Amino acid sequence: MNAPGENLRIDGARLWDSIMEMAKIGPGVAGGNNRQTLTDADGEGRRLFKAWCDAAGLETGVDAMGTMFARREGADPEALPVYVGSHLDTQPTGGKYDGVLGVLGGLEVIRSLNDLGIRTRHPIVVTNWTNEEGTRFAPAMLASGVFAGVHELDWAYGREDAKGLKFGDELARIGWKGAEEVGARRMHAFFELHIEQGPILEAEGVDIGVVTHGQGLWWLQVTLTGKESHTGSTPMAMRRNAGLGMARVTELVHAIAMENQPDAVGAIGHVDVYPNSRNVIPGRVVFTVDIRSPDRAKLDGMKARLEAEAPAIAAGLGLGIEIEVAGHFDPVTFDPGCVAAVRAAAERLGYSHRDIVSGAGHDACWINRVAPTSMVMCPCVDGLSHNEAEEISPEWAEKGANVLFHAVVETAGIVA
Ligand code: HGY
Ligand code: MN
Ligand code: MN
Repeated sequence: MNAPGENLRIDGARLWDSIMEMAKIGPGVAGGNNRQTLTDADGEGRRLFKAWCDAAGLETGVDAMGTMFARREGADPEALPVYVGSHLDTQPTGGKYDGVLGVLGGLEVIRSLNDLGIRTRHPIVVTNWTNEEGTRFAPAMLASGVFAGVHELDWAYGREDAKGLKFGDELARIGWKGAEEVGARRMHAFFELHIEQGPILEAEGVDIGVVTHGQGLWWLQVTLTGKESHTGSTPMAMRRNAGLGMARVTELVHAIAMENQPDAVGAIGHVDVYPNSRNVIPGRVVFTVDIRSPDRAKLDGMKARLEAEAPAIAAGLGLGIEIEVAGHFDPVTFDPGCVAAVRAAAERLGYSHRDIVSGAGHDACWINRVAPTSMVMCPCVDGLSHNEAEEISPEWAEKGANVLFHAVVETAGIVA
């Protein structure tokens, strides 16, 4: 494989301008973004990305999950394309860079190839995966999961948001329900550039994370059923307080994660309390437990403990309990060849780098099942993400995109 020229660099200012332009769509309330999947804002962001792809001379296809694929031809049209990309949907308190850096970093690689007049042997395809976040429609990485054969299309279409709206209906409503069969595309390789969303790279003063693994995850949706009653006149001994049950399960989740340090995490981020009235004891609480570890045995052990001990908490408070899996993927080992391409790119460019395990889930975690895959990470300020104050420096973005550029071009092969 011929390594790209030493002098190949992306245009960092153009990348940064594009990120700032995308950030204007679906603004949050504190400087970040709220561009949740399949909202009108998501539709607007897709149209902007499509316009940029058109301007770069790319042919854009859309599959039945709404995932966008913008293709730059290669010298050998029969060669499987090298895919690059991430997601444009955000959390409700999202930052400007989570996912966006990977999609627009991929577009910048193509813009730079166009500027330099470089032809690659393999075609290159920039991808915007639908619903990576899983915040409006669980689970996370839904479209890449269907693409990898983990979820059925009809099951995905039936996923409902908090208002009971269905994924398939919302996808059609915003006009991005494509005709392409999901997963029909074959990939030579897939690379994803992403912010670390954790504190390691910045704390160590390292510019590039060479992602070798991703930790696994369980999302367990728990429903506790008690009895609504008056917060003033109901004697304590007569209460069936679902809110108290949730508090104790929250403590249990934290305790289990702390007992599995240093490489386990656990929290509850989604909670629906019914009837959520100041003077009514909660009769029903629905919440999602998020537990993760890079160690599969630990991860499954944490799940087993929760499934054993949460019912005991419920029984002690006279509550009914249901536990259902709302999301799951095993720890991921990325392709050694693609990981080596990322590491060689960082070394060739003279950037500080270190191997790292991804704490967050990414579309790459599912695509790794169907194509050789790896990720490039850049630092983020204070390791903060899923917060509107998420921040990176233009230099970090540029260096990450340069590593992506070299890894992708080396894998795609330069013809002329
Ligand atoms: O949940 C995750 O790890 C990803 O940010 N969707
Ligand atoms: Mn992300
Ligand atoms: Mn995210």
